[in-house]
Amino acid sequence: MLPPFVWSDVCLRHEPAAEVWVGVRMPATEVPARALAIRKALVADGATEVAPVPHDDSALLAVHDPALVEFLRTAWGEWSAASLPSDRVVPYVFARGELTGGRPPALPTAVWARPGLFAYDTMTLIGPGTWEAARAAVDVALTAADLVADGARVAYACCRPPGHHVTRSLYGGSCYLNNTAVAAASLLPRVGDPVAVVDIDAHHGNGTQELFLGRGDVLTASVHVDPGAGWFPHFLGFESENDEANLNVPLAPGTGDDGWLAAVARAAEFAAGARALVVALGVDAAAGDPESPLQVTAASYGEAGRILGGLGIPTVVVQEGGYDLATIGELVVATLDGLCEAG
Ligand code: SP5
Ligand code: ZN
Repeated sequence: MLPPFVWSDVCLRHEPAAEVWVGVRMPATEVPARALAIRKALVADGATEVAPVPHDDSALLAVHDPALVEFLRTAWGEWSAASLPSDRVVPYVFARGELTGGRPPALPTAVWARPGLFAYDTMTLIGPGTWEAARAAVDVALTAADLVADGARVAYACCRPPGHHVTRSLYGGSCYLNNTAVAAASLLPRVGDPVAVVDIDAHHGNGTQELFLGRGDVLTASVHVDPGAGWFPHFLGFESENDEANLNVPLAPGTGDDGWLAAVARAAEFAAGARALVVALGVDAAAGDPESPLQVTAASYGEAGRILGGLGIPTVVVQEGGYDLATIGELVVATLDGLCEAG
């Protein structure tokens, strides 16, 4: 059995075209075809599609700096009007805190300098439909959260671009707005605290971790490839960041089903007793995914679903990464099937 899934065609409008890595422009991996492949697999298995309900910016601004939201809303329009040599918004100079002695940096008059106030990498490009798609993804996640707040046991937000790498005021990692964090924050007043986020994307959910750090009302757990072994987001995701409200389980490159499922079980245990669960569902830990060295099978994604579903907590599933177009649909379906089975 599959949960209802929330879908918006507007999420397809973001076409990053490329990612700049080590100074080189390469083909993007976070493409619209990802979402279409997932939807195709869901429909083939008889899942019910739900249209997103438009939400105002209040839930979004509970999580993000208004200046980041305003930048993302206007970045493409300003960039395209400036006749620059790049067809995508890309940073070239970064407003690192020490540069201004910790004082707030000026808002640059040069349009081409502004991305450096909000971007923390060169891989996350902004084009004509990026804002519309990222904002639609927030509505998709909020609508899935509404379904669960209104009594559904599980609902799935089939959204892109992903969000878990975005902090309060910085975007990166192919993410622009933190859909998972917005969903978790929107649940809080309706279900009470704590709400738990369990992030099983292959990469550390650094944005979500930093957003809720030190609060205690949202527990964050992340299972991911060890950043200390050279993997994105490189600067975070270590065990040393763990406390009562945050659990990182970094895994060695090459980790397969047994090690990964044991880590997922630890994360589930950490979330036990929460009033609601948000699963940040990246399926890029799968063997064959081009963006991670973890070696997880589809059967284990199903088992991860059963483990998390076994908590018996109302659950919102938000799509994060997963880049193997040939298997992304079956991986998501396996996870959602497992989640619903346990209920
Ligand atoms: C949401 C999500 O899964 N974001 C992960 C972004 C991590 N990207 C790191 C890319 C590192 C360099 N990739 C080089 C391969 C060229 N395609
Ligand atoms: Zn990822």
